[in-house]
Amino acid sequence: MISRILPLLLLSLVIVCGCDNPKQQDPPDLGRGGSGVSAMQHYFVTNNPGKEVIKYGYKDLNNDGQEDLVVIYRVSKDKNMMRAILTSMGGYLATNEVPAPVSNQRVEFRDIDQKPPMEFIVQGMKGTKVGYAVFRIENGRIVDLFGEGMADCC
Ligand SMILES: [Ca+2]
Repeated sequence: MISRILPLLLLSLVIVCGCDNPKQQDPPDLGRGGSGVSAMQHYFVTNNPGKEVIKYGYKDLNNDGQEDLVVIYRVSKDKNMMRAILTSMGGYLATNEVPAPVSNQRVEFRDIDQKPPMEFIVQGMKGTKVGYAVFRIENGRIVDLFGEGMADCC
């Protein structure tokens, strides 16, 4: 129960304090708190009931000028998944989900190939195993471009 309330509680705190740091922070990352972001978070929580959010990240991932949301969330004790919530024609669109690291997750947005849309790098651990992967949104789906060790850390 607490795990379901906590993200909403933290979101409320961010809105109240007006923090506007767009950088990644330690989990849970609720740095931005703009109206579009909170609506995307609400969309995710509503459509993924009972899933504990571990980390949020915000960036325009489909090159439409509007920020999108990346969410890493727990599906079981040692299994995490990630999906993105994209702005789409005035509403929101959830992407496919892909495995995400179990602990020490970091999401970094970087334009690797110097052309839109933005790529994002996810790294983390499972026990002592470290892995990372580079993703991009293509046609509303998260595509795994390349990586290393993800099978051991996800
Ligand atoms: Ca976008």
